[in-house]
Amino acid sequence: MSEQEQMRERSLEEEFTKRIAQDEKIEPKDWMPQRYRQMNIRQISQHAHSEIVGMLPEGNWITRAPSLLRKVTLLAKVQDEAGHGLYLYSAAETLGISRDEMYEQMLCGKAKYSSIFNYPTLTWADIGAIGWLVDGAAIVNQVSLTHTSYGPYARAMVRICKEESFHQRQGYQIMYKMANGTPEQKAMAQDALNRWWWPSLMMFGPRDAESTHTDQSMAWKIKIKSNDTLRQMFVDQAVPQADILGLRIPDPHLRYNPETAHYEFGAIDWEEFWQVVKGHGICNKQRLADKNKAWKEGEWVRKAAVAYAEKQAKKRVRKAG
Ligand code: BYC
Repeated sequence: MSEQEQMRERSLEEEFTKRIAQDEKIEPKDWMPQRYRQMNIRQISQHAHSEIVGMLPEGNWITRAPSLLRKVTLLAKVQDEAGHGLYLYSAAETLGISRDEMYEQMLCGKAKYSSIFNYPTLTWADIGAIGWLVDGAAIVNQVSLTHTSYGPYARAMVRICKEESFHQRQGYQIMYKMANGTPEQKAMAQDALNRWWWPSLMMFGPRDAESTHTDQSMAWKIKIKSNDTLRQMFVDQAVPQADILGLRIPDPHLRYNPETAHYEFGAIDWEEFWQVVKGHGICNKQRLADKNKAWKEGEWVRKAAVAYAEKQAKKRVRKAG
């Protein structure tokens, strides 16, 4: 790089830093440091993959939902997740990566998606627990991301949060119904809480001290709050909700500290977290196998959609001419 180019790069970087400090949104055609671009591609695409893989554990219960209303509601929720994935892939595409490339990275196991979706949904109560805890955790994280510095990501988050809040309520309502049902139903709800509590806390990522990206990500306002801060916000919100349900959080060390006005909680099993992240969770292999199967079997649908779009485009040209 010539001296002149270096000077220009420095001044662009200064301008960029100033804009971030003033909470201005960075838009697709604006200049941005290459690393800012890459960090956004990484986070947004991982987020998109989480939405898409996240359809699987719940999809498992669509055919077995206990009533027509529950079935329709769950179907709508799972479709919403697909929509979230699509907005997010579109947001990432504005940074110069194609959807095919991102999807390929997910299918071959190179790209990450949230650890939480590598746990199985064993009973109907798990659908309640996912809505209440997993969507609840997602909202805590994503409300903060509505203020993220990259414009298309921030705007996608606004819409996604509105839908997630409906998802959280449907889950909590399932838990409420079961927790106030027969003793067997209440035991199922408690069992689901026991299994989903700790993985939900892990969704926020490693402790701040061990997080690779938090410092740079927060400096650029890609992330607005740190992993530990968001995790604490989630615990403070979920514990009183469990009390209303009459269910017990599976943590003997959980206690309210009136001085800090926060709930203190026991140690997270980070060994389990990293095992899941590295591909050795209960369902990792199954999830990727299912996504690869769907991709292969859906090839004719993609081809048909492209052929139809081409036909329509030709028709429009003929009409215009
Ligand atoms: N699972 O430096 P760190 C949803 C990775 S909700 C797997 O702290 P960062 C949904 C991390 O990628 C879920 N991997 O990372 C809800 C990094 O590895 P790489 C999706 C994880 O990015 C209901 C390494 O560990 N939400 O979609 O600063 C139904 C070091 O971590 C996890 C989002 O994606 C994990 N839990 O912070 C359906 C929200 N945690 O990339 C769907 C957007 C960390 O260096 N994302 N890792 O190889 C974020 O806010 C942040 O990316 C995270 C992690 C808080 C998740």
